[in-house]
Amino acid sequence: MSIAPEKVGRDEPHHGRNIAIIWAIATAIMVPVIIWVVGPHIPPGSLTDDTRAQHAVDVVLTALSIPLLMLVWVYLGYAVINFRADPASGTIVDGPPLRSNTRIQATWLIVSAVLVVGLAAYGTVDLLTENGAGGGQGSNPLAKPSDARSALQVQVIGQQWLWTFRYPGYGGVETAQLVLPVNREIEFHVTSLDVVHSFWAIELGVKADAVPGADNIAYVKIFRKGSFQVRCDELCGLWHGHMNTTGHIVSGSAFNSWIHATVTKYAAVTKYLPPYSLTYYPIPTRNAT
Ligand SMILES: [Cu+2]
Repeated sequence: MSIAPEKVGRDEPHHGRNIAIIWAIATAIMVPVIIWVVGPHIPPGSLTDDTRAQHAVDVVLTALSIPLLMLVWVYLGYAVINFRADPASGTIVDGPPLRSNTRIQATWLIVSAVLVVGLAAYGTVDLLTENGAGGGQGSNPLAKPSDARSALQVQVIGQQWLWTFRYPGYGGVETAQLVLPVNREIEFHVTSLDVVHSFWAIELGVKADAVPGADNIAYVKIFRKGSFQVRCDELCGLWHGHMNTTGHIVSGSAFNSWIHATVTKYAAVTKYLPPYSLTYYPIPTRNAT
């Protein structure tokens, strides 16, 4: 269908109504599709409480973006089909100039304000509840999980170019293997011995900077047994790309056997380690004097 150019504009108010109707139908179809069909496949999955919370935020933000995306697509498609120059007349004529539209401007301002303020409230509530508990931002998390008192403490130590892990509840034993029990709150204490690294346990949804002199706390609870990747996510020198390992999630009893075997295996060297501490300051071996 083509419309004579001189009719486009304020003489054709039904265009706005048509666009609104098509937009409403497209949005009503696509929002449920995003939430219930696409949503379950949006990363990062449901392995831990952290990834579930991140997944929920991803679905909410994606669903909220759909009305705006539909408005752009519907308007584009509608304009391409309806607002063409009339090929019969052989000339292109502009429609009347649009100065402003108070109703559209007011609607736009109100919708934007409600979206921004609503998302700010949503994010703030998330930060102050269990979902925001200890994301690795420092030593005093804004919120703690309800079972933080019984959490298994695991210290993550970054150094060029290796991750090691100390278990303070088991004599501060240090190992290059990361083994965690399923269904138990884990309290990571992330620090570094040299430069800035970043502890990224990908499938756990945990990422915390490893900074010398800092103790960054990150909580996570894992719901299934399996394995996960650990990488350094902060360029930290020549072999940064090799600073990765695989972590293992095992049953509570398997964890107990492993940790006790590890304590026994490393007993001879554990006594030479510095005492367990939240941070470590290596002594310089030489200076510039
Ligand atoms: Cu690193």
